[in-house]
Amino acid sequence: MFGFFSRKQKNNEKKQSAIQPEAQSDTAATQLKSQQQPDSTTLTPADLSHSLEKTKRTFSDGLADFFLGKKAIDASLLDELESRLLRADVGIDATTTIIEELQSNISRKVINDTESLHLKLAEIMKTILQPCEQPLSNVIANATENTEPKKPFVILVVGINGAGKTTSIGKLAHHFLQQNKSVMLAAGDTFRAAAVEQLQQWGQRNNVPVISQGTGADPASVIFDAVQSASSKNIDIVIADTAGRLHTQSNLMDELAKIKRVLGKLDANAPHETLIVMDAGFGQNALHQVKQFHDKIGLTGLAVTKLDGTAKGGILFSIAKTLNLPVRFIGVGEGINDLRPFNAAEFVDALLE
Ligand SMILES: Nc1nc2c(ncn2[C@@H]2O[C@H](COP(=O)(O)OP(=O)(O)OP(=O)(O)O)[C@@H](O)[C@H]2O)c(=O)[nH]1
Ligand SMILES: [Mg+2]
Repeated sequence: MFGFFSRKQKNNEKKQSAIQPEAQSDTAATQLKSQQQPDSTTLTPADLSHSLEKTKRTFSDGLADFFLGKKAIDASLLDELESRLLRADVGIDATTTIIEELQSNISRKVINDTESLHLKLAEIMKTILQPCEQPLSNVIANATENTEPKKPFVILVVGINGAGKTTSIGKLAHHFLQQNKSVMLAAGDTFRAAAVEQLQQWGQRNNVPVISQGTGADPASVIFDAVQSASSKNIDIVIADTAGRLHTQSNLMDELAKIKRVLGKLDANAPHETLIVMDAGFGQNALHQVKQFHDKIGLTGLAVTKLDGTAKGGILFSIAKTLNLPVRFIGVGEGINDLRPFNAAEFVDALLE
């Protein structure tokens, strides 16, 4: 329990550097099904546990003796656990639920030793997170089942500057390719030439087409073009990048609303997923931003990134308690494989192992 794995050297980075030199044009898209089979490794539970090490440390420092059975199960122990949970950004609501449930189980003698406490803690934490586990793959399967003519499933990716949008799109493309889906990317961040180049690199790395126009082009027009092109080429999934923005920048928020409106002309259900990418390290501040985005443009899912670089991984519990939104994916590194569909049980087990 609460033990740490010695650092394992992942081989992801080596694979990442194998960027293919030739640019991919959208004319090659018709051959995508056969081309899109990039090599990859699957992250194991141990890899996840290792990625969450900073958050795990926040939980475990000072509690190790207890979990080794050297401490009594008493109020001071629960106080200690409570402060650890708060420090890891689990948030007041979820922390209160956890501590109250533990207390009640201790009084009823359901918890009478460290093992039963550990099991109950895991159970309570999983119950809190469970409602957030609504995999995007299920949504895609439902949306694309028996629809004629076939239309691409469109994912609009939004969020504040630097949250990890473009990187997550690169990882998402890889994720969907592994599920034998064909993918097209849309360079809707037209603010900076570098943003388009960054997405193009991910396109090359995944060997998928990237639709772009010049810097300063209308993002709605770029994304519209991409969806049209994807429709004509029978592509399964379009993932659209957008420039980072704050919810307070009303002109930029209007721009997102416009993108959604324009896409609706091609397919009343598009975008099928409006995915906000949120940096876990921003903690409670990020929650506020997500709420504002949701109020202004309507979100359908979250990708929580940079869980590998923060001690605030408990933010997932705050999300579960305060936002009524599915957590589709978690980002646990910069490599192409470092994005995982969110699984509540796996996440809690990785934190508590
Ligand atoms: N450690 C870690 N780094 C990440 C993760 N996701 C993204 N990053 C890094 O975060 C930085 C910003 O990522 P971008 O994908 O450029 O973020 P963005 O939201 O597209 O940024 P803007 O387009 O400028 O708004 C990059 O250095 C990424 O490699 C993650 O899960 N873990
Ligand atoms: Mg970006």
